[in-house]
Amino acid sequence: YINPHWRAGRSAMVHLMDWRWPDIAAECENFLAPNGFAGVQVSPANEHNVFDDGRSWMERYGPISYILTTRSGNEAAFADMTRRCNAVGVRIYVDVVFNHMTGSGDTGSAGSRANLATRDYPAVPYSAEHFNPSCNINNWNNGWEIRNCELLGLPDLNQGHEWVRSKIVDFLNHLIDLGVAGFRVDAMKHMWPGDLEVIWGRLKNLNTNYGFAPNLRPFVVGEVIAGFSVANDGFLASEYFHLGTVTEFRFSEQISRAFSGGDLLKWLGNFGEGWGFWPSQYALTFIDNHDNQRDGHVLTYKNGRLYKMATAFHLAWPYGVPRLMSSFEFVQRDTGPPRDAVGNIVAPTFDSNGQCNNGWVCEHRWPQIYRMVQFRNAVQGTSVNNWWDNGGNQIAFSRGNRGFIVFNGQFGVNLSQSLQTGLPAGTYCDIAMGAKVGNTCTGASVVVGSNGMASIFLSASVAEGFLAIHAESKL
Ligand code: LM2
Ligand code: CA
Repeated sequence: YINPHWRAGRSAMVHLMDWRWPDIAAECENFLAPNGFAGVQVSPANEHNVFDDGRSWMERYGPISYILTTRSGNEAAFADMTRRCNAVGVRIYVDVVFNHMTGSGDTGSAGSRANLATRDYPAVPYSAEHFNPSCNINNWNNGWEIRNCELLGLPDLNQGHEWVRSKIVDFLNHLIDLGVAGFRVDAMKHMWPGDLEVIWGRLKNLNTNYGFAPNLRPFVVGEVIAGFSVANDGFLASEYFHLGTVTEFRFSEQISRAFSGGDLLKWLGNFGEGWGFWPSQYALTFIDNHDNQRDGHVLTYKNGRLYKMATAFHLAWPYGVPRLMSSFEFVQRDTGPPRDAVGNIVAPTFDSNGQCNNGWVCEHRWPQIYRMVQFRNAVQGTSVNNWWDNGGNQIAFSRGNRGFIVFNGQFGVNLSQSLQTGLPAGTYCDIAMGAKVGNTCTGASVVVGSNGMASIFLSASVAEGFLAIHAESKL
């Protein structure tokens, strides 16, 4: 459950939050595959409650049934997306919500109804006997409460009940039949590992009709918010490692803190396990996700330059399975995705530079970000060498003999240094401020000598705060 089944040569996924299935299909073909992206996490695909007011993104975390009709499209559109994305080697991972059912709206995106008072969800069907007795999670250090009581007051399904298990298995197997490569499991820490083991054991192998080799198990990333203080979580994230990867929230928090000036960048030299994070193969890494980008204490698209620097480090650094966030603009926590007058989500539109311009942010289309995806692809399988720092916020390292990156996080101080790049001699295009186009660099270039050394200049005022070169950006 920890293998994302990426096509050879690819190495990063992006969460296209709340995008419609036809728009994701087009993005796979027009942008993601040509630029080397490996996969997409898509928003929940099953029927959810429809809010009367504002059409917040949150409505998709309140399930009404496992019918595949949502604000993003219906089952036919979903199937068309998985077919088209897989055809160009981009994998689809679905956000699946089965810890709970909706506790507020009673009308679903496929037209089904629920009776919240009696806990009847006839389109599954679930009724009162399928839920845990109602209780609040009062003590977040208590593993029993975390699993058996109600997250945010949402009616808590009992995954120990055979009927509930069979409905979840059918739902996930239906998605596997439709060509997904795996799942993002919502609220994983709120379900017992033993129950999930039984469910996982009944899942099919990935569908070979979509280009998967025989006998492959779905990739899993479990939403497990833990580890800030291991003793106080009431459970151990390691209880879930045999079920897939888990979200490493400390990566998100600590990388944001470092690039915001809360830590010297020189300490990043052993970022990952060296900081007490989960073993690399079980860690799903991100700068921000759709929840914590709204909480104000991690870097997001709103931070522009610092966000690009942190993302460049994320993608250059060999720890975990990387997931990029692709957002829509929001002012309030509950702001919904770009929509028309009747609440239907609208397709992204692009300006002449390929940047989204109608409320979608599309961080994954920012040149510094998608070119760093290409950097990660180019350096796959190499390790970190030639670490250099100035004792403060200027750092550099190479990835084998395939890539080299420098960060200047020292405000107001130029970086001017002769550095070992680890690369073969030649002229390389910097991909932070430009690219290699034909036989020229549209931005800066770096000349690497026969001994691997290069003189690097990164002024304090330089737009992007980093410089990166790799084997594919060589002239
Ligand atoms: C998650 N991961 O484990 C999701 O990443 C997160 O976005 C979900 O919460 C959460 N678990 C449940 O799936 C979001 C949002 C909540 C919202 C829920 C359900 O962050 O604020 O809950 O979706 O829409 C809110 C209220 C809650 C209320 C619910 C329904 O906080 O009290 O439930 O709306 O109106 C009665
Ligand atoms: Ca639960």
